[in-house]
Amino acid sequence: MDMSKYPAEPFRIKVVEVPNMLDRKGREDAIKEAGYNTFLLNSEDCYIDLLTDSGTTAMSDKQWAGMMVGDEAYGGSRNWIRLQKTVQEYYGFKHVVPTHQGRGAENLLSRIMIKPGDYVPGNMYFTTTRYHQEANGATFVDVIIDDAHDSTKILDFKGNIDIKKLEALVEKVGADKIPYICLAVTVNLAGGQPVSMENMKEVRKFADKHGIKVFSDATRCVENAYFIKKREKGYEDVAIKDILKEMMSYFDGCTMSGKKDCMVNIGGFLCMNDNDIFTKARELVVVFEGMPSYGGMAGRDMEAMAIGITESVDFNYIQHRVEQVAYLGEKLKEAGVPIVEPVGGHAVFLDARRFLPHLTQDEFPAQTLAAHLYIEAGVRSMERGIISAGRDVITGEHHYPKLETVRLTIPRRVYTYKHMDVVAEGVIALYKKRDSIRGLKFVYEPPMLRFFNGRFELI
Ligand code: PLI
Repeated sequence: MDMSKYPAEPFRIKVVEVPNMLDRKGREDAIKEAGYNTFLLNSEDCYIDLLTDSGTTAMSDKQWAGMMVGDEAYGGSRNWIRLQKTVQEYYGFKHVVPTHQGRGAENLLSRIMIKPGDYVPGNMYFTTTRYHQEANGATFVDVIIDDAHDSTKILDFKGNIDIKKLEALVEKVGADKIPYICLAVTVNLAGGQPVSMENMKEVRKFADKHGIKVFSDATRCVENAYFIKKREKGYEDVAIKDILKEMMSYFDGCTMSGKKDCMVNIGGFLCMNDNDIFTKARELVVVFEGMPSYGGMAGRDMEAMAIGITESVDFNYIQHRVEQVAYLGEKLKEAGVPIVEPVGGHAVFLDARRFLPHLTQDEFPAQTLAAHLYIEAGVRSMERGIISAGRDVITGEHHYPKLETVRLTIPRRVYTYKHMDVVAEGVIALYKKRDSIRGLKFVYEPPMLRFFNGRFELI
């Protein structure tokens, strides 16, 4: 493996957290106790925690210093003023409404924009995003390119929207039934796949033609900007900050989970240019989140986010972040482990269908694989397959997503390349004994977002 491709850590470590290392028997007991659901494990029982990159970022010394100058006033906190200005500068939108995290922004946007009977097209679903759309009476329509559902197809921009699918939807239901298009950058469940600038421009043009708005799920927008710099012609010499601003210029607004690309442990926001949508968002935010000058965040959280946004567009940071993920993917690929390709920005996704071909999708291969990886190596991962996809709200049947994956999600600035080696060794060891692995069945299935609290036992 050519290590010179992978940049060294662009930071020094000042504080460490010492994890527990349970033995195999301890891990078997822990996962059984957790109902074979990695969400329900105690963090203390996980040596390497790759459950999510959400809220798990290691903050910088400057962010921690910012935490000490929190202005915790109920109204008009100075940290809010700074955050608002920073978001306006880096994202380019006129208005910003703070929320406690991304789903708070999704709730506000869905309530404001959606009427029962509407359709919201998007480049693949995300769990909380689709939940809020459906809870407000809309039908989510997947308009991502077909190749995004194929774990083996190698494309530079596998998160792109298929404009023909948008055209077909407008033809079928009419533009007045489509309040907005939701364009996620990057696409989490497709494997962290980016969207090209060209595609964003095309979607904007299409939307303008039909009088439809476009909101971005900007959760991992900086990772997307890095892929554009690396892969899209004409952007090689453009700064990440400028790529990000150009991306956002094609949208009417965005929802943001600050817990990812804003580099903080909690927080989010909703942006828009439209004054009426802003007025409605300010009316609703006080009901669900808090005052329009904190929206569920403490003053110190907002200060840390403002600083995190400026750090997130630093080239050295984002290059190391994305390439470290690629390193893990490359190691697994070299050993023949089936993964979603190409490797995306925040995670390596194991292809559970090809990893455990002897299990049917009703035996929950990805959930099973995540549980066994924990037992094998003390590595916590996350199911992103049939359990996450949930049931159809009308028929009550499981959604059967083509992608049945286990996500090894890399927190920002937390782990080293050697940690990635340990993860790879664990996955490879498990792959060698994959034939002996049995599936799971539900013993408790929650009615909504079932992956969070569901419990299972071995078949
Ligand atoms: O977890 P929130 O509420 O701050 O954000 C929700 C959310 C919205 N969009 C996307 C693309 C996400 O990935 C997302 C949250 N993702 C989580 C928690 C994850 O583990 O991927």
